[in-house]
Amino acid sequence: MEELALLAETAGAKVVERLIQKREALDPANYIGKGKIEELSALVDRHSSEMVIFNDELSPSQIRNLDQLIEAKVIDRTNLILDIFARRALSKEGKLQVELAQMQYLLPRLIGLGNQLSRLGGGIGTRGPGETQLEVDRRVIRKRINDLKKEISSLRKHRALHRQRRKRNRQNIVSLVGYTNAGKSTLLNALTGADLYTEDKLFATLDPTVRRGNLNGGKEVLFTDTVGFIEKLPKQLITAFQATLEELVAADVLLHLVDLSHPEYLRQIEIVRSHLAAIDPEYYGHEILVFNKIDLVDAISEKAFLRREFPSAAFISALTGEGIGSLKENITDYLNNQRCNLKLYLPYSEGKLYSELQQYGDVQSVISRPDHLEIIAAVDPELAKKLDPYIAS
Ligand SMILES: Nc1nc2c(ncn2[C@@H]2O[C@H](COP(=O)(O)OP(=O)(O)OP(=O)(O)O)[C@@H](O)[C@H]2O)c(=O)[nH]1
Ligand SMILES: [Mg+2]
Repeated sequence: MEELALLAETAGAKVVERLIQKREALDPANYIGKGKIEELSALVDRHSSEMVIFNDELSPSQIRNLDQLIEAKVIDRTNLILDIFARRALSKEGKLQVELAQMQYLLPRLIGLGNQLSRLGGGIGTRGPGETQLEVDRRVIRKRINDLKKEISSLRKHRALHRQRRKRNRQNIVSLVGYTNAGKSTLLNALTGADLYTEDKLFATLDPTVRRGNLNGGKEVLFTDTVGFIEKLPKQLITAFQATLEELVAADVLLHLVDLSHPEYLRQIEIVRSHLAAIDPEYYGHEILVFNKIDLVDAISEKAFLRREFPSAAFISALTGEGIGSLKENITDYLNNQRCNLKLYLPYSEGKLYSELQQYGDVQSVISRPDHLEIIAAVDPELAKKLDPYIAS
């Protein structure tokens, strides 16, 4: 509820009351019970509230029923988060992705919205024979969803070219992930000297950003910052941002940033991990846990507990810079351990493996011998397994 209040304020609302109901099960028709609705109506009346926000995604019929029972606009957590995303999206791709999510939220909730939507399609004159207004509205929205998907995927093709170029340059990618407001953008600024927008509000960042930075010893890597996670992140947003999120998880290492000053930080770790696992079941292997905002917590016993529970975690303050040097060492160690250097005698018949090696490995030299290629390359453990029969040393 605390978080819902923050979300509401981020969206520009002023919170006047909070109401909680304990029930064995949700009311299927109205989400909350009859008595609670009366209590809620009285509160709405007393404050002349304009809006009631539910901390969950309501079914289309629940919204409709509640809308009739309560003298205020009824919205749910999903709708609120979509609204915040719509305000915050700046890039073309981000805006299209948010609109796609909004349309997907809207489609099953069209009943009862009356004539509002027909304007999208021009209203009179666009209706096919025998179609009702509702069918027209649905058709307009479905078409918009298809158009949005097409537009997003054509933008992505363009981006894919940039990615290939990066692979060829053999640059490691380090992605910052974490709960919203954990300090990802602040850390990106500290690591790269960038000047990204940071704010003590939820979802300050939506659009992915990539910046060059140096590790200790001068090795150059690419750091990426993107949208944060939250509990009950709307599934429509996950679908719309799927490609962006997959790209995020596909980095060489994820820095999982945790706001140590947040009372629920342990739960937030679990929430972020479950989102990441849903995007890519294999992500666990490549995460460095980073406890941030240590300047705010004076908890020596807490730190002892954390060092025991999370022995390889880093402790930093992105704001003061404390611990950033040793975080860079963590990253360097991690990347060095991840790839192994191999000398290979690869038969000419292994064309497919060779192209895989060129695409994903770090090929240092190739010499053509009479019956094989002599290759020196650094590869990840997975590729090393495949190449095992051809390892010379
Ligand atoms: N005291 C303190 N504040 C920090 C630290 N790191 C970040 N902050 C503050 O925390 C707030 C959120 O930081 P951001 O960098 O915007 O967080 P984010 O993870 O990018 O958040 P979203 O983009 O909204 O998901 C800002 O007000 C920062 O100044 C830190 O180490 N110490
Ligand atoms: Mg940010």
